[in-house]
Amino acid sequence: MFNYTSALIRTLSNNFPKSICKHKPLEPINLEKAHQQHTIYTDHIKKLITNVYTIEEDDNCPDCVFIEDTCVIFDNKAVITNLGHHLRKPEIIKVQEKLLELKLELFWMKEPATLDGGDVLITNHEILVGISERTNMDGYEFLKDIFKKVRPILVKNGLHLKSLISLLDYNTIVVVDNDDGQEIIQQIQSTDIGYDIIKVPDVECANVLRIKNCVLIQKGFLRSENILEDEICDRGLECIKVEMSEFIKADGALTCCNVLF
Ligand code: CIR
Repeated sequence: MFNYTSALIRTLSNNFPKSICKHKPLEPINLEKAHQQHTIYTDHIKKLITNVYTIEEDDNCPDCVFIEDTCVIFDNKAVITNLGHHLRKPEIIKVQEKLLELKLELFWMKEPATLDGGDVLITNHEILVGISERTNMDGYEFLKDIFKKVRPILVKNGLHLKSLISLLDYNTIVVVDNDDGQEIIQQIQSTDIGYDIIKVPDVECANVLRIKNCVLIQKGFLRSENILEDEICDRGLECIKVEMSEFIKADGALTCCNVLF
């Protein structure tokens, strides 16, 4: 399931420093540094994925680099989301143009359903959908009608489900080691699937990006890096550390700057 052949990425808006932030960062977003970090990140993606489609930025959409939220692609079907934050809704315009070109089967989510792709975790067994401040039950039902094996998970704190958890291996979920993470894991483990769980102390590191036999993790959080590095090496995978400090300031994580399929 990690052998993706294609990826969508989106270049940075010149207005990225005006992106939506849950909490105002101590230091403002540095656009130049964000460009450098994004270039390194996308270079890794380009090395790992054969077809990388780059969608041009839109300066009216400061958050457009977080393309993960605009669509969910699985099984040759693409759902174009109705993003949960009103300022982000126009981001789908250029994304849908690209998806039309790619000839995937498209589905458009409409009001009252809302959903951000950051709330969607596709595992080997099922699709978990965070019910969060951005994704509602109608958004979940919409995905369920299309993809079938879909399960809702309530996200009380945190922007998205994948702000708190991510998938490292077919059956292994990385989670932040705090009450919010614990609450999510209790819900996830309430069926007989039985995922393996890796806990990390830093919420920034709960979101890892697995592509083929590589796992990208956040650089700059030593305790979590050590835990993840050991787990990744034990599985015979390659660990790639990337610094995304400017994206963290805007509540972004590693999975959020691409869509893999
Ligand atoms: C937002 O608040 O929507 C953006 N500043 C961050 C979105 C991050 N998306 C993601 O992790 N999937």
